[in-house]
Amino acid sequence: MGKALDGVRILDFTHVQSGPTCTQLLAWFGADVIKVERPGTGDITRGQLRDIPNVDSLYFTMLNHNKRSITIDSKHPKGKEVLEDLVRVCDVLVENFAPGALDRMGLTWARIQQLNPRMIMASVKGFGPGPYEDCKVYENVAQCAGGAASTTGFDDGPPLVTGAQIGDSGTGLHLALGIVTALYQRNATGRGQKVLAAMQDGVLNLCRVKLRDQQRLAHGVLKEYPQYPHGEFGDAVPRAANASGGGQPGSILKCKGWETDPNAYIYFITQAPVWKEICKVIGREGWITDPDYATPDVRLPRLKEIFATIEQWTMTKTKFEAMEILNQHDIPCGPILSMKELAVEPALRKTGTVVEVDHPTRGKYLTVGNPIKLSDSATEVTASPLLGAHTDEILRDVLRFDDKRVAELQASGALGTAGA
Ligand code: CAO
Repeated sequence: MGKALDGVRILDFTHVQSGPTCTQLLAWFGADVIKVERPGTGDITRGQLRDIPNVDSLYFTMLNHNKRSITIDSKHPKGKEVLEDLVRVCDVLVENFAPGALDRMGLTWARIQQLNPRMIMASVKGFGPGPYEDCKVYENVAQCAGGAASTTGFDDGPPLVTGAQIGDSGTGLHLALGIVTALYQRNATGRGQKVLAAMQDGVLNLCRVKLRDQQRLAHGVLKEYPQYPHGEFGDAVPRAANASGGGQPGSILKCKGWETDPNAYIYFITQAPVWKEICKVIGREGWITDPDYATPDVRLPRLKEIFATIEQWTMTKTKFEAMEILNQHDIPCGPILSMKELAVEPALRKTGTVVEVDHPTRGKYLTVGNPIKLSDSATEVTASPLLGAHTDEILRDVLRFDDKRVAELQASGALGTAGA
C-alpha cells in the first residue's frame, strides 16, 4: 500500500518537541524525513530525561520515529554547502530554532528561494510578529502566553498548566496542516511559500472557547461556571475548575475507591436530552418534572447541588461500572484514565494508537502511534534513528555524492567525523 505523502522529502531541522512532532506526523504519512543534527550531541533531547545510561531518551525516541538522521555542522563552510544541496532536492524545510538562528546559518528565505523556488519553509516560533517575536519559548511559556493557564485551575488557586502539550505538540499539529496545505497550493502555483505556526497563536486557537466567554462576560455572568450563582466574576474569564467548556454542564465526580486511588473519578455530563435518564439512573425521578430541575436554565444555579447528588450515586460504583451503566442510557461520561491504564488498554493497542517499538540500543518500549488514521495510507511506526545513522546513505542516495566526495566531506569535519 502506498502512503499519502510518498515522494515528499522533508529537510527536518527541528529539535526538542514542537517541530519534531510535526515532522514525525509527516513521516507517518509517508514523507521521507531527513533530520539534520549537530555532530556529537544531536537533538538536545537525546540526552535529556534519560532512563537508561548512554541510550537515547524516551523523550527523543517518542518524537522522532520513522526519520533518518544526518549529522552536519551547519556552521562549517562545507557543512553549509551540503545543507544548500539538501535544500535543492527537498520539498519542505521545517525548523523551530530560536528566532534568527536559521538566518545566521545563511539560510535566509531569499537564499532558500534562490536555491529552490518550490521549497516550502515551515517554522514554529514562540510568538508571531510583534513585541515578543524575538523571544525563546518552551511549552509552558506558550500555555501561559496563549491563554490556557489563566483559564485553567480552580478559582481560589494560581493559574495552572495542563499535562497535554498543547504548546509544543499542538503547534506541531498546526504546522503540519500548514505544510500539507502549502504542498497542495504548490500543485497549482508551482511555488513554495513560508508557513509559520506561532505557539501563542496555536494555544489561543485551542482556547477559543475562552475568548468566546470573555465576550459573553460583557453581557452578564457565565452561568455554567462554578462561580455562579454565589461567587465573584471579575472582568476577565475566570478559571472554571472542571466545568464543561460547552453548553452541556459537566463535572468530575468521585467513584468507588477515590479515597485511595487518585484516579477513581468519572467525568459526568448532564446532557439535556438525557436528563430524564439521568434522574432515573440516580433514583431522583422527582427531578424530571420538578419545576426547579426540569429544564437546563433552571438547573444552572443548582449545578453544585445536582452534581453532589449525582456523586452520591457514582461513589457507589467503580468508574468502569458507572461508565457501563451510564452508556446503556446514552449519558455522556468518561473515566479518568491513568497513564498506567492507557498503556495496557487493548483497544488502543489494536488501533495502533499505542504501539510497542523495538529500538536498536533501548530494546522494546511503548509509544503513542499515529492518532490520525487514513484508510488508504497505513502507518507503521519504526524506531527513531541513532545519531547520524543515515549520514552516508543520504549523501550517496539523496545527494548522489560519489565515494571521493563523501570521503572529502568526512575528512573536513563538516559531518563531525574527522579523524574518526
Ligand atoms: N550545527 C551547528 N550548529 C547548530 C546546528 C548544527 N547542526 N543546529 C543548531 N545549531 C545552532 C544554531 O545555529 C544556534 O546557534 P546560534 O544561536 O549561534 O545562531 C544554536 O544551535 C542554538 O539554537 P536555538 O537558539 O534554537 O537553541 P536553544 O537551545 O538556545 O533554544 C528553544 C531552544 C526551543 C528555546 C528555541 O529553539 C526556540 O525558542 N524555538 C522556537 C520555539 C519552539 O519551538 N519552542 C518549543 C521547543 S519544545 O518545548
